[in-house]
Order: sequence, then structure tokens, then C-alpha cells
Amino acid sequence: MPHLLILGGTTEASALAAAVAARGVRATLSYAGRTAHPRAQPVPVRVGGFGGVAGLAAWLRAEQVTHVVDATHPFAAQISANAVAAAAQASVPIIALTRPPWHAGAGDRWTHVADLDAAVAALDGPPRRVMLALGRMHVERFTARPQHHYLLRFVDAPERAPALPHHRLVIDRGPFTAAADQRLLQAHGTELIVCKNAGGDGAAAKLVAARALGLAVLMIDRPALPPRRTCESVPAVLDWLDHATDRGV
Ligand code: 3Y8
Ligand code: NAP
Repeated sequence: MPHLLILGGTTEASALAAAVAARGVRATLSYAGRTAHPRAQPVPVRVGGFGGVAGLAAWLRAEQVTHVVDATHPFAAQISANAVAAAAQASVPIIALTRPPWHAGAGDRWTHVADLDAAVAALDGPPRRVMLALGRMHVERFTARPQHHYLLRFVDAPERAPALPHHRLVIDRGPFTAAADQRLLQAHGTELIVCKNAGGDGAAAKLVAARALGLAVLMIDRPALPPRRTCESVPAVLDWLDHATDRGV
């Protein structure tokens, strides 16, 4: 009796949950618990950390998980490393459902930086109107650059106001649309967008809007992820599930 663990938190994870529910495959979708009201899912959901590699391996054994799909965000490097190690310890096959990185197109004004620290460093210089499209978890890093007028977008309202002297905070969860993001950027007078190379459609709207408005983008490249089998579509996961089951792994 298969039991699929989907490590979630992305549009792709939700699409996979819908597909396996429609097939009647037993699955559990797992959230870290970063947001107050995660999207409802058509499969059972668990929320919260597992307790490192050992905790995840123990969970896989206790719940008799037969397949793991890491459908987490490309910047969720810790859980992805833990999942590879825990799946190996528990002898459970694993595949990552990911999405290709975005690439600059005609008319894009992108500057690539390696990580968050490099993005903060790149914001030296005179005050500008900057959209930090990074969510809540890393905003405090930008107190090192207090001169800018920031546009922030969080999923949930924070307990206390961000410690950036000049900021406007929008509470909204994606997926976003290019038209709405263009209106938001124009209303703020944004000159520069700072974002992660998340890929996918759920967060691309601001890039389409930036291109239309001729705005600069500071694109944070993805962190290194461990070697693992990967695919880029729900059908590819379903095909893997069929064959992994056939192979008896
Ligand atoms: C808790 C689950 C779905 C999944 C929706 C995708 C798209 C909308 C775009 C911007 C960028 C950002 C952020 C973003 C997007 C999708 C997807 C995606 C970016 C939810 C969700 C959880 C999270 C966690 C949250 C982080 C934050 C990052 C906001 C649910 C809505 C900026 C990433 O307040 C916080 O602490 C938020 C933390 C991690 C990054 C950060 O560092 O702050 N996602 N986002 C997951 C969990 O607990 O395991 O609440 O339903 C999921 C989605 N967010 O099923 O519809 O597929 O990526 N999420 C980024 O890409 O840079 C927003 O504003 O333009
Ligand atoms: P992370 O840094 O890779 O993981 C930190 C710790 O959070 C993990 O070691 C694990 O705790 C716990 N964790 C992370 N994802 C989990 C999950 N799906 N289920 C159970 N525990 C999880 O992760 P993150 O970058 O904070 O991302 C957290 C969640 O938000 C993920 O589901 C991710 O898909 C989603 N998300 C993140 C981003 C982003 O920009 N990082 C964007 C969109 C969505 P233990 O060690 O205790 O097991």
C-alpha cells in the first residue's frame, strides 16, 4: 500500500497533492508551519519540523512512507538536504519536483547576486525605492541599508513592524498577477525589485511587471542543493511513482 510524503509549500506541491488525491493514492502533505493559514489540501496535512534528519527518517519509518517527493521551494535548502539523507537512511525512494530558474529575456534589466548577503551589499549608495519581494524571514538583514524606501510583501501580518525606517507593508499571498503587481509597483514608485530566483509561475508576475515598467531587478541565485533525482512536472512524478512501484523500490 503506497504512502507518499509530499514536502510542500509550493504551487507544484499543491498541484501534485490534487493529482494523487484524484488517483486515490495515499499521501501526506507536509508544511514547516511558516504561515498562519496554509492552503487547504485534498490530502492529509502535517505541520511543523520533523526534528532534523533523524526525526524525518523516524517519521518515514513510523508512517510506513513508500515514496518521498521533495516539492519544496528552491531556496528551502535545509529541508531538501535533510530529505535526501533521511530517505537514504530509511531506504525510501525520493524525487524532487522543482521548477527551472527564471532567465532574463529581452528588455530585462537584471543583476545577479549569489545570495542574500550579496543583495544587501549591492544596496549601498543613495536612497532608492526598492521592492523587497523576499517575504518576512530575511527582511531584518536589510536594516543595514536603512536609506531606501522599501515596499515589503508578507504572507501574514508580523507581530511587530519591520525595523526599516521607511517602508510600506503589503499583506498578500500569491500566486500574483502581472497586472496587479504592475499597479502595486507603480503606486509605490518602485525603481528596483530584489527577489529570489524561485522560478515557477506563482511569483513571476513581478518580473513581467518589471519588464513592462523598465525596472531593474536584483536577482538572488539559488543555493546549492544536494544531488538527487529531479523532475519538473506532476506527470513526471506520477510516472516515477508508477515505475518506482513496479521496480518494487
Ligand atoms: C508556508 C503555504 C500554494 C503555494 C503558493 C510558489 C508560489 C505563492 C510566491 C513575492 C514573492 C516568497 C514567499 C512566495 C511565493 C507561492 C506559494 C509562494 C514568495 C506559502 C506557504 C508557505 C510559505 C512560506 C513563505 C516564506 C517566504 C516565501 C513569501 C501557504 C504561501 C517571498 C518566496 O511570512 C513568512 O515567514 C513567509 C515565509 C518561506 C520566504 C521568506 O523567506 O519569507 N514563502 N509561502 C510553507 C510551510 O510552512 O511549509 O501558506 O499556503 C506558499 C507559496 N508562496 O500552494 O498555493 O510556489 O513559490 N512565498 C520567494 O519566492 O521569494 C513571495 O511576494 O513576490
Ligand atoms: P528550510 O530553511 O529548508 O528548512 C528549515 C527547517 O524547517 C527544516 O530543517 C525543517 O525542520 C523545517 N521544514 C522546512 N520545510 C518543511 C516542510 N515542508 N515540512 C516540514 N518541515 C519543514 O525551509 P524554508 O526555506 O524555511 O521553507 C519552509 C517552507 O516554506 C518549505 O515548505 C518551503 O517549501 C516553503 N517556502 C519557502 C520559500 C523560501 O523562500 N524559502 C518560498 C516559498 C515556500 P526540521 O529540521 O525540524 O525537520
